[in-house]
Amino acid sequence: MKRTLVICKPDAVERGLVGEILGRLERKGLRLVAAELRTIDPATAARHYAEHYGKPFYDGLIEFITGSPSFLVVADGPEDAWKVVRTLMGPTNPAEAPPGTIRGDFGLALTENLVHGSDSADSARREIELFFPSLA
Ligand code: 3AN
Repeated sequence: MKRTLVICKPDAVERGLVGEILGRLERKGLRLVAAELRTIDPATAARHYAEHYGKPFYDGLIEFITGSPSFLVVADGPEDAWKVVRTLMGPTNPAEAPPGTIRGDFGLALTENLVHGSDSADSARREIELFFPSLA
């Protein structure tokens, strides 16, 4: 799977970090094939985060991701492009993310961790279809 979905979440948009994040993807060598500033609707957010349904942070997560615009991107690269993006992002908890990663350089809060990237080839396929059906 050469493509992957990246979401610059509402905190990244509000803080003016979209250019910085996209710049890192581009400088790494990934190519942008689709992008849109969009407020994610609750039904789409629920499908995207279905694996977290029922967890204590689920309601807050949906409220956060649907609360203001995100910047959605499909990036194209080598086989398993999703892995390249996950490495650039750093681990889920920004407080534990190493310097040099997006979350390590710009984040502090687990709930507002700036960026989402597909976590497998299957997720990449599913998420691109969910957010950019015309590409699937
Ligand atoms: P990632 O975004 O690194 O793929 P996931 O899929 O485990 O991480 O979590 C999705 C999102 O849910 C995270 N980006 C974060 O915003 C939120 N989240 C995950 N775990 C927690 C937690 N324990 N407490 C609060 N929010 C969480």
